Amino acid sequence: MKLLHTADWHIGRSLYGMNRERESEALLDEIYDCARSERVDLALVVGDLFDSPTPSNDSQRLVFDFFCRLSKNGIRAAIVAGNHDGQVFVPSKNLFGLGSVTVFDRIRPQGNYQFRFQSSEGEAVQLIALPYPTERMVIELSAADKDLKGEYAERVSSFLHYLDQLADPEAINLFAGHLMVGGARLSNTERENTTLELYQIPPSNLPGNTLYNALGHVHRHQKIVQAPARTYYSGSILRVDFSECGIEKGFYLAEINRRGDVEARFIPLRGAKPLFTLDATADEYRESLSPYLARGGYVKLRITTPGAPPQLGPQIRQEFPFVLACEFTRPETARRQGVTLEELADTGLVSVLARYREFSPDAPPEVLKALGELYQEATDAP
Ligand SMILES: [Mn+2]
Repeated sequence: MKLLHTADWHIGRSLYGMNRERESEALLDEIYDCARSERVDLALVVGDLFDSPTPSNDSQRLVFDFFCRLSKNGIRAAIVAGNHDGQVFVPSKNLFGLGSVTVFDRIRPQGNYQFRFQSSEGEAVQLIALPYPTERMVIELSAADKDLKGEYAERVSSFLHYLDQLADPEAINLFAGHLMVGGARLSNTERENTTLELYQIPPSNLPGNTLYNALGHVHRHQKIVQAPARTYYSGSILRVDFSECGIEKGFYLAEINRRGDVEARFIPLRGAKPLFTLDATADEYRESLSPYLARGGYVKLRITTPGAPPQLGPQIRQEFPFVLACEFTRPETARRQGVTLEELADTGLVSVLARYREFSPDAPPEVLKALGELYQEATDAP
């Protein structure tokens, strides 16, 4: 069978006020084209399709049109709700079902977490899906199921174990979950309170009776190696923020057979706008920006200047509309920010304290004492 695995579309997200719907539309077109030309058996979207639980009409149109096009072409799809989606798919679930789209909108006691179908090759396939388990839903679930005990991660792990038992030995079993898995490398654009250690599910607790675990939530695409079955985060489809400069965006295309062979390929999205963070001075920002005129991306400009003229930011942004943000730093601050821990370690405690006093002349003695202790702890100095 052929599986297309994507997640974290975040439709409706803007970047420094820049609306990214046109970019998103181009990305969904690329995904749709691939689903059609590769004749996939299932297009799986593992959560955070929308950025907001109350998406705009334009955002809804983009997402709903995508699934309409798949349905019209007889391409099967499944949606698993993420933490950003909130309850947005609860009312539309039955409507989606009129097409060829199965929605897993939320977890609930006695909920349905399975979807079975036959691939074009005639293989039996079963998808087991876990929408983002919010703390409130997990408590609700625990009230109905006495086996779910302990902290959040333990309860979700027990539930994952239950889901793994639903695997059908006669079928190709797939798992899809919107989850924070421990050890995954973040891109720092995930909602912070959902990536805390408290919410991290140990990768070894993911389903193991499956052949492919499709994850959503973490925005950096990656393979989770410590999991008991082949496991991937497909990552977000666009670069959500400048912290994702240089991270490749795309989705996975996997071929899976009954013998257990899994061949997964990462397909880069050409329409994902590149993001750049550039350093320049107030006099030569034009020279710094001109090579980026034709690159079709967005730029955050960091300008080092002793005093920023109040109009400089708006002026640059008007001249170069692809510059979304200008940050101004004084040369002294730029130098100060440039100090690394290794450099500090070489300078010795006395000069570290001197530098700190220069930065904060009125520092009380307790702060200096604490800084000294911290320095010793960090550098192992005697
Ligand atoms: Mn998420």
